[in-house]
Amino acid sequence: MVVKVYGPAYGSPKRVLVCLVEKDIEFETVPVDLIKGEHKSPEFLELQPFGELPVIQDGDYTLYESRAIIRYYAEKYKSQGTDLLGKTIEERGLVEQWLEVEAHNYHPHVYNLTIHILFAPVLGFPPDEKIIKESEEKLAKVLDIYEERLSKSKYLAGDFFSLADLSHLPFTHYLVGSIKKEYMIRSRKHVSAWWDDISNRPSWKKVLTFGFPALKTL
Ligand SMILES: N[C@@H](CCC(=O)N[C@@H](CS)C(=O)NCC(=O)O)C(=O)O
Repeated sequence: MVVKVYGPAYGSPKRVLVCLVEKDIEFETVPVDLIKGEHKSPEFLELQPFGELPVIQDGDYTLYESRAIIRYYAEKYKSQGTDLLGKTIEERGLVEQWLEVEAHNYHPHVYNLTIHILFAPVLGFPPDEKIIKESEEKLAKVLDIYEERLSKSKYLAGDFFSLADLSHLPFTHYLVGSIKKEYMIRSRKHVSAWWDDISNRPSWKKVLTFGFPALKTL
C-alpha cells in the first residue's frame, strides 16, 4: 500500500516526507494549496478537521499531526531503513524528550519567523516586527541550550541520529535559507556542525529535490 501524503510543499509535511525516505517507505503526494485556502475546503476538513497539513492516508488508515505520523512510521517499521528511535528504552526516552523540545521550545519561534517573514507578504498582512524581534531573541536562548547539549553528544538524543534531529529539518532549512537568519546556527559551533551533518543526509537532500516549492522563496 503506497502512503498518500497531503500538502508536500510545506514545512510540516516535509517532516513526514523525510521520515518516509529514511524508513524506505513508498509514498505519493497530493498537492494542497494553502495560499488558495484549499486546506479549509469541506473535503479536506473531512480528513483533518483543524484544516492543517499534513495528513497521511495509508489504506483506510488516516493520520494527522506531523510528529504523530513520524512516530507512527518509526515504530511500525522499526527494523526497516534507519532506526530513528534509539536502541534502549532510555534512548527512546531522550528521543521523546527532544521531540517535545522541538515541538514546544524550538518550533513556535521558528514558526513565527516563518509566518511573519516568509508568509506575511504573500498572504497580504503586515509582518509584526515585535513578534519577529521577540521570536529571534527567544530562539537564541533555546539555541544556547542546544549548543550546550550538542557539545556533549553528536545528536540531540545521544550519539545517534533520531526523529528528534529529523524533526528540525524543514523549519531550520527556512531559518538558514529564506528567513536569512543563518547566523543563529553558524555562531554556535556545535549547533553549526550538527546542522551540517543532518542537513547533508541523503534523505533531506532528496526531499529538497522533489521540487514542491510553496512559494518562490521557500
Ligand atoms: N501541529 C501540526 C501543525 C501543522 C502546520 O502548522 N501546518 C501548516 C503548514 S506547515 C498549516 O497547515 N498551516 C495552515 C493553517 O494553519 O491554516 C503538525 O505538525 O502537523
